[in-house]
Amino acid sequence: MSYQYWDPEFETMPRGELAALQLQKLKETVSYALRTAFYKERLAKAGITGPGDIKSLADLRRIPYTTKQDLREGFPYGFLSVPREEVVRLHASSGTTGIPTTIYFSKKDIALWTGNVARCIYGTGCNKTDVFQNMITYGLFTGGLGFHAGGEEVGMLVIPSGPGNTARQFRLMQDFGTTVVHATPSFLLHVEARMREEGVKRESIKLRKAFAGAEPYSEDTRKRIEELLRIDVYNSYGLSEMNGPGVAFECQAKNGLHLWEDRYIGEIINPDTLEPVEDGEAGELVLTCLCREATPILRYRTRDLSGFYTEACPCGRTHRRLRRITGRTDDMLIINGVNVFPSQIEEVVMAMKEVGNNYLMVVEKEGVLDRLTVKVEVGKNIFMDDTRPLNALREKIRQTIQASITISPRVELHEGGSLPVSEGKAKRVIDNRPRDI
Ligand code: DLL
Repeated sequence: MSYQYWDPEFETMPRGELAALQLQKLKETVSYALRTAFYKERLAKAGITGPGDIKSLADLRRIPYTTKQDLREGFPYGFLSVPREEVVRLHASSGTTGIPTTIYFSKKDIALWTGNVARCIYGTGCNKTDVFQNMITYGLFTGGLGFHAGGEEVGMLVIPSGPGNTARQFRLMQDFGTTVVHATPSFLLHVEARMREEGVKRESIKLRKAFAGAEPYSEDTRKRIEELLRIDVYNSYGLSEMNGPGVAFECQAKNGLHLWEDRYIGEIINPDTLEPVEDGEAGELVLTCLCREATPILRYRTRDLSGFYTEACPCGRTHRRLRRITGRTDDMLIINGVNVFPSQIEEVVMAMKEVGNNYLMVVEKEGVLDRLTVKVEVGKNIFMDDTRPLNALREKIRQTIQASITISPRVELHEGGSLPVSEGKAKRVIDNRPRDI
């Protein structure tokens, strides 16, 4: 396979040069950060009062971590490090508590971010002959505008469809010959199911690739989307605090996500001890943004669980690859004392051919115990026959989940298309247990 690079000089830069570049950019970022009261105080405690105090990349570890809570406490302008007049855009993510974290961009920041996304898109083999339908939310969420700008930068024809209204999505695909789409993996599964229901013929659309991200999904989910839609699916990772999409992306080798190390520094830490893990081990990803002047963020605890592959990628890029993100440290459910990640359930159900494209987990209190119910969609016709195959399937799903997480769930089978679908990130867990106050 021949691989194409958007920024060949940077994407294939020898690791020694990459480290020198990181050090130079880290110093720059520290000098921006020192303009904010927050970092001035934090860094002074660590003995860093100017960029000259960063002498090598090892000095990164002297810098304290930044958390989402810190960003919230700085709302709205606490992390702004350039005059307000230099800011041309903001993006915000609300999260669960309602207090948003806000990221500001200067013109230079937008240009660098756009370049990052263009690099990701081009690296999957796209070019200006492609028609790109961006089926993700526009607005304060970074997915819409981030991919929109990246697609235009590559020279593709970008259709800003946003999510929702599948009938209209199919019309756009047919009318304009869409070759590439971008969506959350859960929305792609929904699109595929609607395609079958609405009788849209695969031959009537020219789709060949999809970028899927913004939420965790398993390798089986990727395979399922690829097989059902007959396309290539590329995993796309990013977060608002690090600009949004364009932080790490799969190349055509489709085996891990290259973290753009000329633009970000990635570390993997043990979330309990906060110490770095051994090379290649799993843990929490910590990121430092090297490509933004208006909101510098140093050593951000993403809460995302991943790890670096240690071997080189056949594509020739020198930037290390992250493993598929399996979930977040704060995603973990404790059910009757057992730690369960939603991704473990997804791995089991999406690997089963009999299961449809959607599922949901509900956790409740039953007396003193927790009770997990897993609701999965199955085909429509299965409900017409006698109940024996249904019972057998339910039991098979229950046993397979139990073998994976040790807990025996209640399993409910639902008709295809009947479980709730979100246009943005999928809500896979409903936890109805009363909270201890
Ligand atoms: O989701 C940015 C984005 C937009 C990424 C479009 C990819 C595509 P936030 O709303 O701030 O930003 O959410 C970031 O989503 O910390 C992860 O927990 C999760 N996430 C994002 N991409 C992936 C992925 C955008 N590929 C949070 N796999 C992150 C697993 C992902 N989780």
